Amino acid sequence: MYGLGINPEWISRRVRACDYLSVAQLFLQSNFFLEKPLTFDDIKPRLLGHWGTCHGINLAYANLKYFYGKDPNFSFILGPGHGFPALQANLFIDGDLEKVDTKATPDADGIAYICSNFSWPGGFPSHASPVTPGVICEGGELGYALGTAYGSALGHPRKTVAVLIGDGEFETATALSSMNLCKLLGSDVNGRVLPVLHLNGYKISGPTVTARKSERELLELIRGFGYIPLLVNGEDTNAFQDALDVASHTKNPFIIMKSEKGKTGPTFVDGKKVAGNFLAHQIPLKHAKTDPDELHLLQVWLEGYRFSELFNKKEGFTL
Ligand SMILES: Cc1ncc(C[n+]2csc(CCOP(=O)(O)OP(=O)(O)O)c2C)c(N)n1
Repeated sequence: MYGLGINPEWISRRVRACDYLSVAQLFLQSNFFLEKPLTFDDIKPRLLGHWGTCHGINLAYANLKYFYGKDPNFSFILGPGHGFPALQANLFIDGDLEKVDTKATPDADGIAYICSNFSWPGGFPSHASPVTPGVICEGGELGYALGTAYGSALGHPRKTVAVLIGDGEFETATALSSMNLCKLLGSDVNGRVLPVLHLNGYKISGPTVTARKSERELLELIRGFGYIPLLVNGEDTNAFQDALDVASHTKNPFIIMKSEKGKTGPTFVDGKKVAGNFLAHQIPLKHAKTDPDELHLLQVWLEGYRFSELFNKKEGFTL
């Protein structure tokens, strides 16, 4: 049933590794393996990128990869391209980035390379862009992911196209009108689209309307467009894999993946709630380069992933 035929523990280890690499790309210019306590010199001078959506992207990516394995007819479209540290972490671990950038080897040198060059002049951009393997639309304007997924499935009957849509993106006119496409493309000459709504509750500076609906209201909305909603807690690997299984033989499935915004990151900073709040959206520890308390929180945050259990310099990734 599952593409790679390996233990689900692989999913949580992979998510931990990708979460670590996401945070490291956002903050670190040196000391990438925490071989000594972090100092201000290890922190980039300008912190620019988005953390809040990364853990959810890593959950969705790992679960889809586990289920679909190397199925050549499967493809993935990412709505929240601002969560680029997460996308890049996944492409890096799988060796996909190395195929277009020979310095991005999935080893210690490659980790140093992607982290120090993330969101850096002349290096990697802060958002997914056409220099990223597999990315053809730069995005930036939210709303087009679902419509792009239908376009990608058009005329390709064997294809399955999964698409991650933020709950903020789901408020846009474009995303909501694209919901109607299941009525126009649901025939044997076209492939299947698997929308995955990332219900993390917040957008840039406030809560999302989608997440403020009652569960019943949201499920009815999805059903009203003609889909079968499948609600899962993103942290529950078995439930997620079961939902993917059901989705694979259901007409017009629609997964709703609940995952707290900024989960696995700092919960409170300077007395303010960050994880599970809009304050997780971009850089949660803005003053990590100058404030000893924030630097300490970053050290604790990174240590929490126990990256040395997932990677070592001799063997590389041991997922
Ligand atoms: C059409 C459009 N409006 C506003 C923005 C600015 N913007 C960038 S990220 C973001 C929040 C996105 O929220 P969501 O889709 O829920 O993603 P996540 O919470 O997972 O980051 C917004 C409003 C945009 N990129 N495009």
